Amino acid sequence: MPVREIATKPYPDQKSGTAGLRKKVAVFQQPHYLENFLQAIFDVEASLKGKTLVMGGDGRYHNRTAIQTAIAMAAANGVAKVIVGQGGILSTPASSHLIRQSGAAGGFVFTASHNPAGEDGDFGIKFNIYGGGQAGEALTDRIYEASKVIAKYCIVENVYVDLDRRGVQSVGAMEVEVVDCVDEYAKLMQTLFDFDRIRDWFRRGHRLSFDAMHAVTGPYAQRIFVDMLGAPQSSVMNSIPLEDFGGGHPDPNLIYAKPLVDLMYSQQAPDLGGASDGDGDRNMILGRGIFISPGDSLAMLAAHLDKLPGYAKGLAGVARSMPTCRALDKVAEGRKLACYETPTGWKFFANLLDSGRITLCGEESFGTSSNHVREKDGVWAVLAWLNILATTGLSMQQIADTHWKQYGRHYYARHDYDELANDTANKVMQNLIARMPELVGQRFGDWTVSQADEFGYLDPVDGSKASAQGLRVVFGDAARIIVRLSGTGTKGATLRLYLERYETAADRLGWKTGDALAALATIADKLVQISEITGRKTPSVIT
Ligand code: VG1
Ligand code: CO
Repeated sequence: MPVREIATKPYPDQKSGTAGLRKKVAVFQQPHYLENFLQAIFDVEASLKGKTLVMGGDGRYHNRTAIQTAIAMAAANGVAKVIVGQGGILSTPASSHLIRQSGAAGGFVFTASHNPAGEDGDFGIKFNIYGGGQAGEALTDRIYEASKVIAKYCIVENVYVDLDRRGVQSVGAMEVEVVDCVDEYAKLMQTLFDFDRIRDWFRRGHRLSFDAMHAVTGPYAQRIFVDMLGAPQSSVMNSIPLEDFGGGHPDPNLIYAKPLVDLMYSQQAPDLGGASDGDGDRNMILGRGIFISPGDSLAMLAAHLDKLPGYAKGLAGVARSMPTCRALDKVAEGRKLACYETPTGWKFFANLLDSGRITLCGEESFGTSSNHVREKDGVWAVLAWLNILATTGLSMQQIADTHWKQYGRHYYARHDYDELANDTANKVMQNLIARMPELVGQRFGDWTVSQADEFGYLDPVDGSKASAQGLRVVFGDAARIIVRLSGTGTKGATLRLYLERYETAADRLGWKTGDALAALATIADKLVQISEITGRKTPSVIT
């Protein structure tokens, strides 16, 4: 098949954010837009030549079109083999696993994660490298530089691969293998968790409700929870992946997964509630009448994971992103585990995982995972919780109460201010940066500032540095206020304000989160002056 070289002009905006390149669908539909970005990857990452590449996506609008283009370009750029999920479907963690398992040189995950989809929605691509982790900062910078000077791309024309037919097809000399999207992932889960025990737990009448939010985890949840573990069919809600995710916002939090939340606080509540996002890497966890914040879930998993077969040897260490609450640190302290603090974005965990320094890691944005893959993993988190419930025989409420009694409780919330003008958002950051030097030692309400700085990270494995990773005002162990700009939005700027408060006294462990954080929110108003600078009275979303 003839390879064609097509002349093209660069687009100036192909800089990857927190997790890949994410833009409106209309942006990706511009002539040569996707082709330019993919060619920049092929040009920079020459190691893909002669190797295997994994491809799949979360099934959103434009997924199949993008995959056909990527296959045609892979063939033209000398890739030996493409492994693609049937129907173009692969969750982000399943892609990571397939890359690792097949020894592929990398993978393209077509997703804009939790961002809404459809013709007017968002599209995106994450480029993962050998080992299954997301391309790091240095590599994405090089791809960006290449995209700015691109003049031509290579493609095999008139390629059409039947994505629905499992088995091997060929595009010129390149092999394309269409695989079931769940098979290998489900096998991996069986090596980590005690399926017999969980099956027995269901048999004894315990219940799960999992909301796939019409996104990619539907087939995974159906196969694993229902077919393999024997949960009733009604355990999985919204299990059919739709191109527009049913018009919803596939972000598993208290706002966007409200039907599940309402169920968990009702008379009919099952023992465990879980939800995942567009590409299957996030998770929300609830018990009957109780929401487990992502930071708490991470800390509680750290405390219980060694009871599960895949982790019986214990944890090597743990890590969390900087804005994630410090509940994990308390468990690490108690269990004498190394605990790392990284910038926001899963790519920063990869070196820690690869070098065997950590087993478990997580983020406040409903992301948790272990060293089984190099992405966060929503279904994994639900399975871990199922296994913990089945093994301990406790309820979520009992686990949480016992945990807080032993380690204290971190009340936590994130306030997002969406679609701000870039200048306005930057003004908020600059204003706080300017005030930081005078803050240390100042008293606000019950708390005194112990530290105020801009977070930077020195990777302990390869010595690389990341600067400007968010502003933090720390009040010792008692509280933190953090502000940073999002790197995943597609419209204007999103400002995130994170509030954390720590309490240990027995009579302070049962507060409502909103009440517990009210005083801190008032302090944040004064300190960060978001309302004054942006004119916004309230956040767009509180999670
Ligand atoms: C957000 C979250 C971050 C997460 C990232 C990707 O980034 O805060 O914790 O890793 O999304 O998640 P930001 O820069 O908008 O705050 V996903 O589910 O896109 O892979
Ligand atoms: Co996601």
